[in-house]
Amino acid sequence: MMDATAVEKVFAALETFRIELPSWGFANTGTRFGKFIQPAAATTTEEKFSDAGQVHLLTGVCPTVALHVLWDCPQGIHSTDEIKNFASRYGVAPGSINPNLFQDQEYKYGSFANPDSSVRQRALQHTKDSIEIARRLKSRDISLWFADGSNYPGTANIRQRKKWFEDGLKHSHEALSPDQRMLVEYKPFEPAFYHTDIADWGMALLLARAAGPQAKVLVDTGHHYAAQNIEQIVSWLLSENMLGGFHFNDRRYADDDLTMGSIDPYQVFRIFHEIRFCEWETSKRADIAYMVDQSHNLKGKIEAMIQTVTIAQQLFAKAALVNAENLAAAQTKCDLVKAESILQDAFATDVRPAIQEWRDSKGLPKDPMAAFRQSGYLERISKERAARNSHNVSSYA
Ligand code: LRH
Ligand code: MN
Repeated sequence: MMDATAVEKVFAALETFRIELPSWGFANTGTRFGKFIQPAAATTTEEKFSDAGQVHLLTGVCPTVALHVLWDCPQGIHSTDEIKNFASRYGVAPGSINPNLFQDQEYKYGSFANPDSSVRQRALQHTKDSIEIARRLKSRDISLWFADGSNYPGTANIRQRKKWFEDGLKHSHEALSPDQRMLVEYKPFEPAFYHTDIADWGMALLLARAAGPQAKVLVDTGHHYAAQNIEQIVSWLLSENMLGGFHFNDRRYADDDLTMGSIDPYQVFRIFHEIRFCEWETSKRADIAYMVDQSHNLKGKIEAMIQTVTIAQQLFAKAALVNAENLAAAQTKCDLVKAESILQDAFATDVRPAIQEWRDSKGLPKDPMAAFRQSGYLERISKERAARNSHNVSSYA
């Protein structure tokens, strides 16, 4: 049973914690081996807002939905009025704006780093259009991920491509409004399998810093080699004041995009701990965008999102139970066992009853998953969307 102080710490943590959902997490996505069509899956931008709105209604902590320009803004900047209507109708605001610089045929040999200057120009223009969409939707963050890279040794001038990225990101930064940020996401491989131009945190940090003061680094938890210490990367980015946000998901092998905390919840706890320990030490709230980036091929997409949000709350609340003073003292005295057990005790604490109390105090359902299953929402949208989803192709080739 948690004592009153601990319950207060959980309540205070939940008051501040917000996490952004990805529109594409509600759509029929798959792997290169095909996709299993779900009749209830969202296809239109409106349906993605409706589903995200449902998760926010049930949890109260995901007020924004990330948009992917090519998938959610079919008319580009002319889609913004319609999107504003969806936002007010379904009670979730547009969040980070993701340009798509990997899908079009022109990007076969890259986007910002394509040897063909007209393709680089095209990629920059799409990024500027995405920044304008963000401005019109009052979205603060432009979230940039690049598939750019190569598949075979000797086929790319890596230094030259780095220069092209510096140019492209600098010109993108110039197009930002003073209140906007651009987040540079790194990824070690896939779809490129020899080199990826922005492959790790160091490359993303150097490019973001060179671009300008409103550029930060985005950490997608799935974009690391298995043995990498992600919370150390997070600590360095915090120390450099270059941590802009996260794409949370989980994985056993590579960029598996599985449900957050489903494989290694202690990993996420260690990340949240480093952030809160830094906030305690600096008595300054870190300006971080917590976001989800997952694709659910087998689980029900809305249920997987509710699982994600509730596990995120649990792990964030557990990290809030770490007594930073005692930990700092144990670290200084090199009392290894004491220091480690302070984290393990917090992680082992069952915070679910306190979280249910907090939800109750907010007029939110104590158990969002049960509330969702009793809501009839899934049955309703399955009927409405089944016909259209039945035409959805499932094969890769
Ligand atoms: C790339 C990535 C990126 C998104 C995409 C959907 O792997 O993590 O953040 O644009 O997934
Ligand atoms: Mn991502």
